[in-house]
Amino acid sequence: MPQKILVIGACGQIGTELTMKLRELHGNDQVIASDIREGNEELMRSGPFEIIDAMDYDQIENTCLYYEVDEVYLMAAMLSATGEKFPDKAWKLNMNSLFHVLDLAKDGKINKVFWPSSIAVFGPTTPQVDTPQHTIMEPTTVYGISKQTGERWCEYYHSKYGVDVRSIRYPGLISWKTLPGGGTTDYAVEIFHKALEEQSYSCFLSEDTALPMMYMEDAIRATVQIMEAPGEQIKERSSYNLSGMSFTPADIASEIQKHVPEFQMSYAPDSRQQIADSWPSSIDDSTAREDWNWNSTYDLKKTVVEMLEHLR
Ligand code: AKB
Repeated sequence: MPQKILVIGACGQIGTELTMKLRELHGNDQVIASDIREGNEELMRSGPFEIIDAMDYDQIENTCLYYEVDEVYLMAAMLSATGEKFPDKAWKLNMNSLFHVLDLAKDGKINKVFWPSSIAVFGPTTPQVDTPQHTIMEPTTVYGISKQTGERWCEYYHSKYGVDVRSIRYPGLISWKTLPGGGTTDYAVEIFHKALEEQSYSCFLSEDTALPMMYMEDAIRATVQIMEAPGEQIKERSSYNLSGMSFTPADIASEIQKHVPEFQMSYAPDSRQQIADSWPSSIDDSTAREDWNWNSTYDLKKTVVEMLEHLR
């Protein structure tokens, strides 16, 4: 029997491309997209779609039972910058949704869970360069605290109840199909739209703020790869460090200027600067490379070429 997959938060930045990739791999009818509101037309048209509030256990359970779902990808979350504006809501959304899905797996109603973590689990006391898999984690944002707590619960549900949950600490993700929303790394997507539409961009981070980033194609490949890997290869049941590239706003601006020479960058750091300053500048992902053969393929140069090509 081919497996049935439910993606919660399918209309978001990762969810849109992940759902389309899963439909390509498993068949359109096998992958149920869901979100709190409708999204991308291609996504809505190409297979089943359900309105689901990720905080509503009954809605998730009913959908899983109705479609006989095997795997759930829980992509709904409130990100770092918005989370600081609505700490209460961020905590509730990010934690309740995770418990709903982990409990469904614990009760044998689904077999496998993917849950995204983030570089936001790290904080100012974490070694900033080549941050190791296991290190000090003292996050200072609500989003980061929810992701770190979520990681502990994933490991707990795996060791106590045998739940097959798998997770990646995504860096900032760069994509052209769907815009990110409410994150600290969002500038690295906005910059392309502004460069092409207005030939200028005022960046909300300072020019020398290096952050770990990844092109969406690599992120989707990693997600599919970790979910397809044999269970015994997944030794980290909290979450895996994942690295693509690291750059500063000045680095990406000068790479874009090679293709859009009239592009002007200026800097007006806001409250997101403090969040960025608390995060690593680069990540050591050797554990993911060793355990399930992860390898990134996009550097900054290649990412800029692809982004401009698709958005032009
Ligand atoms: C954010 O900036 O909040 C996210 C993330 C790094 O998890 N993109």
